[in-house]
Amino acid sequence: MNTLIQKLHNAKNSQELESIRLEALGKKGLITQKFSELKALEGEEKRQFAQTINTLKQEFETLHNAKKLELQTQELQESLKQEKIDVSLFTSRSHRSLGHPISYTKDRIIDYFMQLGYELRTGPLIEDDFHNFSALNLPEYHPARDMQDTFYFKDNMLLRTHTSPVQIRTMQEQTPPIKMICPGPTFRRDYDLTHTPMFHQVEGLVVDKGNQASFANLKFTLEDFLKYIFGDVKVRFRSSFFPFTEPSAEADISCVFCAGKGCRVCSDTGWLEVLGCGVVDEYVFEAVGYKNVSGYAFGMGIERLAMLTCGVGDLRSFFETDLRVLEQF
Ligand code: 2NM
Repeated sequence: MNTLIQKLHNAKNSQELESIRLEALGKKGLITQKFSELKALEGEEKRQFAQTINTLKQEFETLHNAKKLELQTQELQESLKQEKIDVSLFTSRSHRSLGHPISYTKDRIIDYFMQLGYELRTGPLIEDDFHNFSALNLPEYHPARDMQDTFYFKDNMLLRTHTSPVQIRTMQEQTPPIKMICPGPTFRRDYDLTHTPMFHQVEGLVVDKGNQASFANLKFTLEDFLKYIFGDVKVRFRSSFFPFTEPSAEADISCVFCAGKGCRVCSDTGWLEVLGCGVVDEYVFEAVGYKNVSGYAFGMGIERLAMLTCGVGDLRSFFETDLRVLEQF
């Protein structure tokens, strides 16, 4: 019996403990056997012996239960330690990235303008002639409307060639002041090293009553925006032409690859063209029924900005869904 008690004390796990319990109280266990010896005894002797083994049994059980609780607690702690999940651990390195460069760049652009209080608007990809062309001062025989440049469906429906129709729709729905940006896919029949049939634009529009919205506001905003996107670059505005703005301009930044010294990317000019902008033409306001307002607008290609900020040389690598390429960002 003393060896059993000793064994109980030394038990290292629940399994060992259970086999000790069977050694004592199982069918052929030590204590069980003592109970069967009772049959051979009688009277006072029987009574005393019964009392002795009952005490023994109780003593064993008390000790056993205490040991059982101790071992179970210990084993629970052990398994909790081993099965612990550290939710702050990083996932495997090969699946970490900033996301697709197009969505990353788009989100950066959106972040900037939303902080300035611009409203985010989206619209249909399949547009009608009015919203995509006529309202933007691109009349019936304008070359941009050519079948060679635009994807047409029947009934003069088409895949939008820019995001400007979203701005036309917003002006039709709201009254000034308006401050909005519209990111999204656009479509043109073009496919070569620098063009894909689907690409992404972000356009912005500010409209205010009277002559509040000026070219000076536009210039300041875009200069600050370009420094936010590209860091420490020089910005210049060149006079340009768009049917929907007058005056119009294009903004260049000093080349991010050669710091303006001249290289292959900037064709030795030291400058990179990054966006178009201008003061919204009165014709556009007429088309949406606005009177006595002023406004400015701008537009940029997300792919182009992404290529310049992420150092991507070939536009097509954006659309090949090759994880080896995407994992590099
Ligand atoms: C550009 C450049 C200049 C533009 C104008 C308008 C609207 F609808 F207000 F007339 N939306 N977007 C605009 C102006 C777009 O992209 C290069």
